[in-house]
Amino acid sequence: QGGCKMQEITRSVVQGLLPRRDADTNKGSFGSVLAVAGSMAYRGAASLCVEGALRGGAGLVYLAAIEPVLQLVLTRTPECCPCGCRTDNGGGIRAQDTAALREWFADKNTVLLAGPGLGEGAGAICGGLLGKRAPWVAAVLDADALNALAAGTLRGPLPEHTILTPHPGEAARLLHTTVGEVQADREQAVRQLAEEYHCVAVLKGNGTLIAAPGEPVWRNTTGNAGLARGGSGDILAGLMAGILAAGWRQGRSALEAAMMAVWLHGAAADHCAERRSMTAMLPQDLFEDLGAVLTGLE
Ligand code: NPW
Ligand code: AMP
Ligand code: MG
Repeated sequence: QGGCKMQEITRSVVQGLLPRRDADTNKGSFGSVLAVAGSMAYRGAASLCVEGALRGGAGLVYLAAIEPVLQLVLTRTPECCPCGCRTDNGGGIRAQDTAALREWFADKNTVLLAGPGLGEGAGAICGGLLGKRAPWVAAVLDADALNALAAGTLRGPLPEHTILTPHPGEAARLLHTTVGEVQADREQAVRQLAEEYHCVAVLKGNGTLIAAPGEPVWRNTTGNAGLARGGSGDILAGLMAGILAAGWRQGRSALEAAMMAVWLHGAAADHCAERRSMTAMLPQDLFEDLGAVLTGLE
């Protein structure tokens, strides 16, 4: 497909894909997300991705994290269901706890969201949660889960329906190249990520690109430089997992969930920049604007 024109993710594409919220539904209709996120150094990332998953429409959102992270997230977001994990000596989640999580989530129709703010223990934690007979219907891997994959501390096989969401720095690590090389040919880089990792690849940045093996590349049309600040990507990862869970029973694919999340995240940022400016807008403000964007689409 080299040389094919890229397809654009537009409002009408997204409107045609959004999971319906029919009257006769309950929280079980919209699936669940297990977020594995946050560490002592990056507590806020867990909060942002959990809220993203809830606002993306998941019926239930669980968070597996160490106690100080859970405390912050529950204070901000009582809708989140905590899975308490003890810390190992390195301050990460213990291996015993990942085994218990796998067992508890068996047959629960759950999307795994792993990586935001997870820190250096990400390889061991994600390794304990993935691999053969993992219970997840799909997975969104971001941030430190991607770094672990790049470093080889997390090895495949990944779940059949996996989305990777690297920014150019993470993409360069995954492809063992430089940010300059990635940015010089973003289309080639995103295709290569999808092929090498057998996944849906989301190469973030101005004009986010999405690829899946054997599919044409999609280019996003929303978003602005107000997103260029810490926390924006943590929200995107959560939103994507939430949309994936909510649309799963309605037959939405990982590729479609990635397209919806990227467009909505950027559209919320454009709405936010109008009322707060690109300079003063914060990632957490996006949730308000996401509501405004979605009311126009539902
Ligand atoms: P530069 O600096 O431009 O040369 P890292 P991180 C590059 C958590 N967070 N275009 C950039 O290159 C995350 O979830 C927690 C080009 C730089 O080299 C992670 O767990 C927060 N280059 C952890 O922190 C808020 C780009 O990538 C490198 C680029 C570390 O994640 C912050 C930086 O990336 C954060 O989300 C672009 N568009 N974007 C919290 N409040 O809890 C990035 N680069 O080293 O992977 O670090 O992304 O900050
Ligand atoms: P992360 O680096 O993981 O926090 O992700 C940053 C998020 O903000 C991604 O969704 C990017 O696509 C988005 N973003 C960052 N910078 C820009 C930019 N200059 N224009 C549009 N979107 C951006
Ligand atoms: Mg990030």
